[in-house]
Amino acid sequence: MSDLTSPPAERTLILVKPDGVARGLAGEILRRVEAKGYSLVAVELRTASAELLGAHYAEHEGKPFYPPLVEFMASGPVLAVVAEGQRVIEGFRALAGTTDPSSAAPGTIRGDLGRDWGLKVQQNLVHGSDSPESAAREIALWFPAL
Ligand code: IDP
Repeated sequence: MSDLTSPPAERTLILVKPDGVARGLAGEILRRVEAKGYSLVAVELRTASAELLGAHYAEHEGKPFYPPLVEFMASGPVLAVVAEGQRVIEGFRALAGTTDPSSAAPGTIRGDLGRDWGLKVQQNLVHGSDSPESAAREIALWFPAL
């Protein structure tokens, strides 16, 4: 019967970006995470340093949207969250919707709540780790004590 046992729960890093915090959507976003059945392991409101954001977005360094992305992410507080649950990495990406809020599906955070501001960087409300390796790296960056 071993094929019926659940895989171990995963953890992911979620960020409610400065646009989400400024628009008062942090509670609504956390509500959706909890309503899906994921547990909150850590939650912290903080304004990220350029150093932390540079490490977090290292894979995008050199891309045209990288400088405005780091500037935007440092422009105000973000809500950093570690959430836990079965397949939470994939599950939160599904809750968030695709990167561009204008084409994100209705029912998703970005599709329901995201706006297209016509800016150099997509102000798309949330970040979610995209793989177990990214999740481990990002959780260690944002919550080194975990
Ligand atoms: P994701 O957040 O949906 O995983 P990534 O490709 O990892 O998307 O990009 C990180 C962030 O960089 C996006 O959430 C968005 O804010 C911004 N971004 C990505 N691609 C573009 C682009 O082509 N133009 C403007 N901003 C972008």
